[in-house]
Amino acid sequence: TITDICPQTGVTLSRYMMELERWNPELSEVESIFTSIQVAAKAISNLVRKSTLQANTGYYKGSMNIQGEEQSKMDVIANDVLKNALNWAGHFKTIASEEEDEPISSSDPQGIFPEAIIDSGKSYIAVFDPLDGSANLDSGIPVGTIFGIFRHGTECQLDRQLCLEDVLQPGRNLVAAGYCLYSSATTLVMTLGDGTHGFTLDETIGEFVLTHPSIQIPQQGSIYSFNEGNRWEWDQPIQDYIMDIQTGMGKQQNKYKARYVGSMVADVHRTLMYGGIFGYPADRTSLNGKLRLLYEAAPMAFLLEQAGGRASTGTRPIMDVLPTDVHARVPVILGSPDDVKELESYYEAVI
Ligand code: AHM
Ligand code: MG
Repeated sequence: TITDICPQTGVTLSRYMMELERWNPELSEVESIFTSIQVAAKAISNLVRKSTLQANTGYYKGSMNIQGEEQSKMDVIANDVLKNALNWAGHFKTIASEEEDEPISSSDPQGIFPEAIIDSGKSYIAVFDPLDGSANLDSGIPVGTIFGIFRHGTECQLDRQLCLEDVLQPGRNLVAAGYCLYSSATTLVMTLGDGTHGFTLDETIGEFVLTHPSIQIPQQGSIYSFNEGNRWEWDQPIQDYIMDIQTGMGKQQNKYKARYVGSMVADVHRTLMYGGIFGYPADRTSLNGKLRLLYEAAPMAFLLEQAGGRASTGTRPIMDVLPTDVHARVPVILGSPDDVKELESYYEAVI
C-alpha cells in the first residue's frame, strides 16, 4: 500500500509520487499530473501571500462567472495558473473549473509541443475550484484550491462533445482528489484511493514534505461548523440537530463548540485534524445548498471517506450523487463518522 512504501515523514511529494509509480507503473500519468498540480499550488501559494503587495486585491469590474458571482482578480489568476499547469501535464483532454462557464478541452496555447505529443495518451479530466473562499482573501483569511481527477471513457476518443459530457461523473469514479490550504502553512492533502495523506510546504527548499501520512479523522468530535446566519432557513432536521449539540442534548451529551472560517478548505482541514462536523446544508431558498458537487463536494467527500470520515447530503453519500450539470450544487454534511451518522438519523426520523 502507499503507506508501506513511504512509512515515515520527511519524504517530499515528488519522491512519494515517484516511489508510487515505481511500484505501480500504471500510475505514471497520475504522477506527472501531480507534478503539475504541486507546481500550481506553490505558485498560487506565493501569489496569495503577495496579493496585497502586488495589488491583486478586489474584483474585476463587471467580471462575473456563469453562476453570477463576481470574480476576484485572484480567482482569475489562480484559474489561469492551474489551467496552464494542467495543460502542460499533457494527460488531460478536458478541464472543468468553477471559474469557467463550460468544460474546456486542453490545448497547447503557445504551440510549444507538436500536436501528436499533445494528443497522445490524454485520458483524464481535471475538475477544480482554483481559489475557494476567495471572498475572504483580502482580509488575510485562509483560502484554498480543491481538485479532482477523473478518467475519460473510451468513446470520448471519437467525439469532442462526448468528452465534455464525460465530466458529469459521480465522486465514486474519482481517481484522485485533493486540496491545498494557504494558511499559516501551505498544506496539500491528497488521496489516490489508498488513504488520505498531508504534505506541508517547506518554503526553504520549495518542496511539499509528507507530514501527515494516513490521516484518520477522530470517530467523533466536539466542533460544529455551519453558517448559522442561514439557521432559520435550514431543513428542520438540521435545525433540530444543531440545537441538540449546542445544548448537550445530542448523543455525546456535551455542548459542541462553534468554528466557522467561511473557507471550505480551512473548515474541512480543521474537521479532518480535530474531528467534528462541517456542513453547508440545503435551505428554503437554496434547495441544493451552495457548494458545487463536482469541484468542491465530491473531492472533499473522497478525502473524508479515505480518512475514515463520512460525507453525506443528509440522506445519501455525496460520492453517489450524479452531477446533472457541471456547476450543480449539493447539500454537504461531512466529518467524523459518528457525528455525520447522528445528523443523518434526524433526517431518517422524518422520512
Ligand atoms: P466560492 O467557491 O465562491 O469561494 O464559495 C464557496 C465558499 C466555501 O469556501 C465556503 O464553505 C462557503 O462558500 C461559505 O459560504 P457563506 O459565506 O455563505 O457561509
Ligand atoms: Mg468554491
